[in-house]
Amino acid sequence: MAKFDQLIITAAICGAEVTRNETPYLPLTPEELSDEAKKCYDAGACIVHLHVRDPEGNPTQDAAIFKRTVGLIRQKAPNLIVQVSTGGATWMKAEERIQSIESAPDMATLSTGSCNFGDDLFLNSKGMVLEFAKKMSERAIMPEFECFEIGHIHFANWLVQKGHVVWPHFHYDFVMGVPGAIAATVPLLVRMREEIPAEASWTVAGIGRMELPMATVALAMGGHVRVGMEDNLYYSKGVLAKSNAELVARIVRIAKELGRPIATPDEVRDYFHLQKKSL
Ligand code: KMH
Ligand code: ZN
Repeated sequence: MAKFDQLIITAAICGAEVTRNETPYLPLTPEELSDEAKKCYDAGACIVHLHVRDPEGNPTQDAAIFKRTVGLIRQKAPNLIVQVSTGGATWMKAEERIQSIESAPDMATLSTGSCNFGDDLFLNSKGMVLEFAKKMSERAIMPEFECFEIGHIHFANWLVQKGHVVWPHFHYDFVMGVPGAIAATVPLLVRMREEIPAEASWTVAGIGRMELPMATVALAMGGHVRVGMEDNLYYSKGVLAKSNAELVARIVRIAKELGRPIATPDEVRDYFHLQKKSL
């Protein structure tokens, strides 16, 4: 297969943990989330990683809210690749978490193992992961493997080897720096990259102040990058990002300096074998 040099930028615009008390710039409603997704698309992102909130601003995996948000994103940024979270929040049960895939997304996250997550436990038992994989496969939704620990990569590889997930291409997200899970360091990133199949692609989501350093290292290593308020609220020390698009735009600038072209959603659709979907 031809080498894919272009940089894939994922914007993780809201997450489940961040609150408006921490930043007034957090998009929460379907209108705000879809406006923010469009801004990130205009800035150079080609995937939006999506969580949604209920009318009180609390995280929810409610299918209707996902459908409304995905529908608005499709109207405002029709080309943007929509990746819904099936991770939700740590306290949610499997049945609640998996509802998001009813919104006809292009992709969905598949967390491939359990770990501590701050003060909480992020539970992804073997049975849950298999069930989520089956439901995604029935709906032709491409999984993105969410790996918070190195062993999560091995379980993702096992899923592929045993045919529990079948897709022509696999994309891994190394989430690094969640308190209680793998740390965000360069040697560990290099190690994680060594564990995925040669033909697969990978992105890194560095948490907190490690977002930018890990993204910059990934750029130089030929990997891909996830940025956004789910992972990091700050543009620089003590300065809140005023929008997710600011964080995307900075990655685009650095990539250009390093000679990495930015991938378009159409290029990524070809690379990932995604069909165009509508709600
Ligand atoms: N909110 C975390 C507990 C995902 O989106 O798939 C899980 C998470 C992963 O954000
Ligand atoms: Zn997420």
